[in-house]
Amino acid sequence: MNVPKYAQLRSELQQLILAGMPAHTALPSERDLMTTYGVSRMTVREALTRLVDDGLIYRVHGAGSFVADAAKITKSLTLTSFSEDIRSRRMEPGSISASLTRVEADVNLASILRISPGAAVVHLERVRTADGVPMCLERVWIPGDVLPEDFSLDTTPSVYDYLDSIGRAPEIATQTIQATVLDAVQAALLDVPAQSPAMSVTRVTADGEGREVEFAISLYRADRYDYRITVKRERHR
Ligand code: 16G
Repeated sequence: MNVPKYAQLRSELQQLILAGMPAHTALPSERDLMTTYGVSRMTVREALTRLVDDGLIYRVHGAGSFVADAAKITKSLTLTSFSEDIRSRRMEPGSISASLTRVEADVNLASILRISPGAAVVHLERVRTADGVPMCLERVWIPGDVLPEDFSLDTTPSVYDYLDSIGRAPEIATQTIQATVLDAVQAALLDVPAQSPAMSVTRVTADGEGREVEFAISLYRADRYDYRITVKRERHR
């Protein structure tokens, strides 16, 4: 099979970066990459976009592309799962102390998930790890009719993979990101000192038909995560 040109360039640049380019080093300009690798601007841009998605580089408008800080996971506006975030950085996602309980939705949860109060909900609590290192505390509530009775995190470690497989793939989410500090219990689970800073990300996720599939609260170590968001000025006439 023919490997597309952008994929070849992506893998060459990937090797170069992983071979030891320090964080925040500038990559050659688009023009230099075109000349060095004998490819079009479109190919260069496609390769760079993929490297941004991989979390290996970041772009600064007008200044170019730079090597990302490998110790940090930079989230973008794409809807991704924890497993995808970690795998794209060539680490192995995992969970420790995972628990699954079936509860009844209280009024608040019912209104978030747009189900009846008292309806069955599956509650998952996990410490998410990357190569065994705790990164995030995750609490997720999923409408009971989405997950079958025999659903188990042991056999299905990625909730989003499971939702994909049953045709309820997460498509769009509303997120709120807040700064917070970790209490003693949370800090111990994440293996950092108590009162360490964290980012609390609340997500309400819907499938392609606009039906809610989860309400999730993820607590990320602030030293390991950041969010990059492109904002655009609105011109009022
Ligand atoms: C991420 C999501 C969370 C989702 C989980 C699924 C954010 C802010 N949160 O933690 O909503 O439930 O991934 O991950 O990204 P999984 O497919 O690996 O189980």
